[in-house]
Amino acid sequence: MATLWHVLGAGSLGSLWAARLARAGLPVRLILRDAERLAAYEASGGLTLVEHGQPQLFEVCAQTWDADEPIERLLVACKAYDAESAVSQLAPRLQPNAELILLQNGLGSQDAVAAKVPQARCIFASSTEGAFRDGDWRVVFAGHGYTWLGDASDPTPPAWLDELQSAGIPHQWTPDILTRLWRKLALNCAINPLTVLHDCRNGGLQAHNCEIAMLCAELTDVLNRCGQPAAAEALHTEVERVIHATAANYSSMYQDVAHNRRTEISYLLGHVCAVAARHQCPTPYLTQLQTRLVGHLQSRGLPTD
Ligand code: NAD
Ligand code: KPL
Repeated sequence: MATLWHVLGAGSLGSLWAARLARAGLPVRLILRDAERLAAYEASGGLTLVEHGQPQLFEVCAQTWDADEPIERLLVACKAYDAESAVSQLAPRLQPNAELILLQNGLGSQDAVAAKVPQARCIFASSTEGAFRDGDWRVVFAGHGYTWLGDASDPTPPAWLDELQSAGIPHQWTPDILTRLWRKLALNCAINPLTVLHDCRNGGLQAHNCEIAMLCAELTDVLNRCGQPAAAEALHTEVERVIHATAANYSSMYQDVAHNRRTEISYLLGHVCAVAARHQCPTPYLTQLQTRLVGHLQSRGLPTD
């Protein structure tokens, strides 16, 4: 029998993955927070995926964290700040050969999760796909992209990559997943906080070239100092390219703040500042950016971690 895909978190990305896996006929179980959420989900009849404006319902089975079904393969699709505690709750259900796929943006949460479940293989992911919820148990597939997957401690690809293929989930296995995650983290640090502080779309940062240049110089130093030279290569040029290519978009952090949602700041700018301090790499501009962002979040009554 095919291995079950347990999907932790029925948010945007979790629902997008669960719906596509289910559409391919693969066995999927959603793991929801509690009995109340489970009852609400069951009353709704399933997950709805909206693609090209067309909604399609998938009757994916769901359960709570304390179900007794063993877990061999777990897609962790919650926010970075929830990942460690959510996986700890599930640890007793993990089989000795369990594999976890960690979809969290930024860095820091992956190592925290891996430390909680040393018996499991943790595969890190970095995704450029885009999805958002336009209602409970409904997800809109907003941006086609790619998911890179890798395991920094073991280059052997997992056997289930062909299941992603059959589910139409564009992906690539890479031994350089840390380079990918660091590169995306650096892009997010150069772009996202400034869009919040200047209250603008990504393209609005074209009027703030000096700030971007100073941030990129410091980010390049940190990446080189912490052993990620490939992620540092031509960073400024890449940041300018992304700002231009996504000029009409609001960054993910901008959208979180605009919707009064907690941000993943600790796993983005916070992580970079912490690593820089550990390597005694001076980052006055990044540190000042962090202070300004924390002040802004505080003024809106949002968590600063
Ligand atoms: P989301 O907030 O839409 O979904 C997270 C879900 O996890 C929520 O439904 C939440 O209730 C659930 N959850 C949290 N703790 C749980 C627990 N203990 N048990 C069960 N469920 C729990 O978040 P998202 O947008 O899907 O993002 C997930 C991660 O993927 C983030 O790190 C994000 O930065 C990254 N990401 C998202 C996108 C996107 O387009 N949405 C794209 C790339 C990367
Ligand atoms: O990934 C992004 C985000 O908004 O989180 C981009 C578009 C790269 C901006 O940092």
